[in-house]
Amino acid sequence: MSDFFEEIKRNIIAGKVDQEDEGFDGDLAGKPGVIELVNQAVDENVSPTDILNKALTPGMEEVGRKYEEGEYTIADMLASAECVSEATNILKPLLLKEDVQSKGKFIMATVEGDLHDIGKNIVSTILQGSGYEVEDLGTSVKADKIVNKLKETNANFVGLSALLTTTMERMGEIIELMEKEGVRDQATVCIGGAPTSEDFAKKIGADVYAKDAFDALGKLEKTAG
Ligand code: B12
Repeated sequence: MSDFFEEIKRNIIAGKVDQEDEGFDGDLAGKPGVIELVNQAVDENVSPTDILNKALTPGMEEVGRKYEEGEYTIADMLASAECVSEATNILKPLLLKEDVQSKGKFIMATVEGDLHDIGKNIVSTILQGSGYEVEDLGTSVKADKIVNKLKETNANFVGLSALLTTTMERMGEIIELMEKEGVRDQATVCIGGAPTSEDFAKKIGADVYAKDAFDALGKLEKTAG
């Protein structure tokens, strides 16, 4: 079973979406890519959360390291990102349980100026699978759009994602706008993304910082009661 995790991870790092795709690793030519491997793993009853945690996330982390070290370009990162998106699309229906009682409405967004959405999409899927009604506003979402959506839907939670040290500053501005518009107390604000932290959450007045989706589930559960 662990072979699946290693193989999927290797194909993500190689940016090889499917069998036809060449990817950057010659040894993988003609072999199954991420889509085939994930489907095969699912058919063999490998847990979707294990695929997320043991293959997709570590695969993307390795891609990040290669980019930092100058080995990978942005185009390479995009190829790997596409692999993870395709894999997440396959896993999504399996992570969504039916007939779960709603835990509340959750607005999710990557903040303005930031286009990173892999982590946000994973968090949205896991939250949805655990009973939250998630409305994902996408990437590079302006503060006023988030606050207007909050007013319109009476949502109970706002989830904000940022992967850049520059864009994380938008999170505090969103909270300020919520205060100005009189809706700050309506929703629990949960932030995440690699450059954010517990300290940063305190500094900007967010309610919850979570390092990943499972951390968020635990912490939100405590907030609720
Ligand atoms: C893939 C990627 C891209 C892709 C994004 C594709 C996409 N659709 O998302 C592309 C190629 C577009 C890209 C572009 C850029 N990127 Co980029 N990118 C990455 C990379 C390699 C991986 C990010 C990722 O998907 N990780 C995997 C997921 C699963 O992890 P995650 O996002 O961290 O999410 C998890 C947690 O953080 C958390 N989480 C995330 N959001 C939320 C929200 C909530 C509410 C909660 C509770 C939790 C949570 O849970 C998630 C699941 O576990 C990182 C490197 C890295 N190590 O992170 C660089 C990285 C983030 N990028 C970086 C940079 C600099 C850029 C560019 C500026 C490059 C450029 N010169 O153009 C542009 C910016 C574009 C923009 N305006 O946003 C830097 C940021 C540096 C910094 N500190 O600011 C990094 C760290 C790389 C580096 N070391 O230099 N990038």
